[in-house]
Amino acid sequence: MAALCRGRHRWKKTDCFHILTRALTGKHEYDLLVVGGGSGGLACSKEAAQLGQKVIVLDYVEPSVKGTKWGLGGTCVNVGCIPKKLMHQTALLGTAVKDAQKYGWNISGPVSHDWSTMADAIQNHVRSLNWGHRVQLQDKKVKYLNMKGSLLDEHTVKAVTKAGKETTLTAKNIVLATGGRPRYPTNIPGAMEHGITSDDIFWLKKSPGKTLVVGASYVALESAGFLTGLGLDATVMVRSIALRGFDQQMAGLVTDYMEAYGTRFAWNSLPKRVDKLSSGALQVTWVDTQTGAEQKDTFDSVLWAVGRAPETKALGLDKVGVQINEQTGKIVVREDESTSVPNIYAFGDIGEGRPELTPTAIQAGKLLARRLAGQGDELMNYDNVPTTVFTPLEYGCVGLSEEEAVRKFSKDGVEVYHAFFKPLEFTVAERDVSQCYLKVICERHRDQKILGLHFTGPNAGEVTQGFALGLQCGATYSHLQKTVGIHPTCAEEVTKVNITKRSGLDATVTGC
Ligand code: FAD
Ligand code: NA7
Repeated sequence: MAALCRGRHRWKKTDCFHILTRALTGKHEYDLLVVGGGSGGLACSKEAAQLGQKVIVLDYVEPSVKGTKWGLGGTCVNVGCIPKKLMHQTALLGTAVKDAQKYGWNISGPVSHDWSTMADAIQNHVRSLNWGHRVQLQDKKVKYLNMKGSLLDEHTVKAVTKAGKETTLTAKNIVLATGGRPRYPTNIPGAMEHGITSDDIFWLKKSPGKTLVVGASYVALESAGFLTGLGLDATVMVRSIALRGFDQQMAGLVTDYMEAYGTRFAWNSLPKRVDKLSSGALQVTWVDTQTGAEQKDTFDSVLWAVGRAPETKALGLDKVGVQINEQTGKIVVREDESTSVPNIYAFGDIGEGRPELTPTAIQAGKLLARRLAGQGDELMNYDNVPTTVFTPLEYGCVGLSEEEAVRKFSKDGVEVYHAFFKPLEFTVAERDVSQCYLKVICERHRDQKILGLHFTGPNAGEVTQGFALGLQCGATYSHLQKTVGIHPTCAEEVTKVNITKRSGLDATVTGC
């Protein structure tokens, strides 16, 4: 240990003192030290404290490239799920106002939307959540420091304040839950200088105006969807396919609906450069990957939604030998969230192969806390995790996509029940129902166990959540048939589905 203090790490004397003291006495200041106060880290630290552990959590937010900052709670609360869902809700209300007139509401004068009113309200709500998290930590006796943590050894973390003041902390176990941040493309001139990311969009004081959203995964589509819903001119630039990793038939329905809803799509397009014109507008040059032709257009904002990078670089992982996947930068974790170094655990968005979702981070964090406190041995089950894409037509799913099911069980081994249905609320409003669809993917042989369930329609998250329980319990098609629907709902259409894709029969639901 003394040799380590003299060696290549060049640790400060105080760090060495803590490490040596702990090595000699075998005592740690804390039972658990959590680096990262986001969805996972907060859940883990609160659960551990409730089980009687002495816990400390460090959370520190580096401002975005554009200088956007936020408080305690991590991505979901500040720059993810929460402001996103509220902006989606804002957009849904805009559609509802249009529907309302068909239902007899007299809405006099043109309806318009004010970005700053929405932004203020959402930002205030987020701040209230930041405060709520602080209070909860205090109530549960979790020590919280607004400091950036990095590893010194398997029991020791260096914590640094914004002003550069350093402290060394020791704990029996260290949990890393530092999440991720949006990436910028590296090879596109002007991308970083002139573009924003999801770390900024929810904190803008002024409307982003005509916006180009680059990327086609769910962050991109959701953002373009709510921007369109707010009445803005929004274009999605897609270099390959939309919603990679999701069922591709469903992805097609989502983007078809968005196109009909007013979102523009630049398919097969690769951005090349972004230039700021003297007018202040951003001129984007891109290449059509099929024809090779170069195209240009001007936008008020360019939003990069080209993926996220795990926050692992500043953690000092190499110093202590925590193994990462060199390609993704994520930490290699076992099923119990342990890393290659004893006493160091990692989960949530920085865990290799883990879903990048809040509920999985929360659940995994709680279970880890229980195991570390010696009060349980249950592992996180990452199978059949439901999720929803909050695009103008929402898409909820749980279990396997049709492609995955066919890959796993062969085309012959899979039965797909499907239906195009008509949400009752769309009828009077005369809204297009072409993309309201559901499919239930089952094993074809044996008892027709349900492998996957997919739904595009209103309230897809609410619909999918309940059926996720069924999949956890190993539901079969026969269980679904025995389930009585709630009338009149869209969810009941799932219980009524009876046309197989194999039959080739028309899957359009008729009657009520
Ligand atoms: P995070 O919540 O990211 O928390 C990590 C925290 O650690 C952050 O506060 C970070 O600043 C801090 N930190 C980083 N490094 C250090 C350090 N060295 N020291 C101290 N602190 C540090 N998921 C859903 O389930 N539903 C959704 O609808 C949804 N929508 C999303 C929309 C967007 C736009 C985005 C970007 C994500 C969305 N997600 C959604 C994903 C969800 O937000 C993440 O999966 C979740 O927040 C991950 O939790 P985490 O605990 O792993 O990390
Ligand atoms: P994802 O899911 O990693 O998707 C990134 C998207 O951006 C995807 O459509 C990519 O296309 C596209 N992409 C990546 N690089 C480029 C460049 N250089 N130019 C154009 N398009 C590009 O990222 P998200 O941010 O949407 O979501 C990440 C996670 O955050 C997600 O799992 C959620 O849980 C929360 P590709 O398909 O690779 O051709």
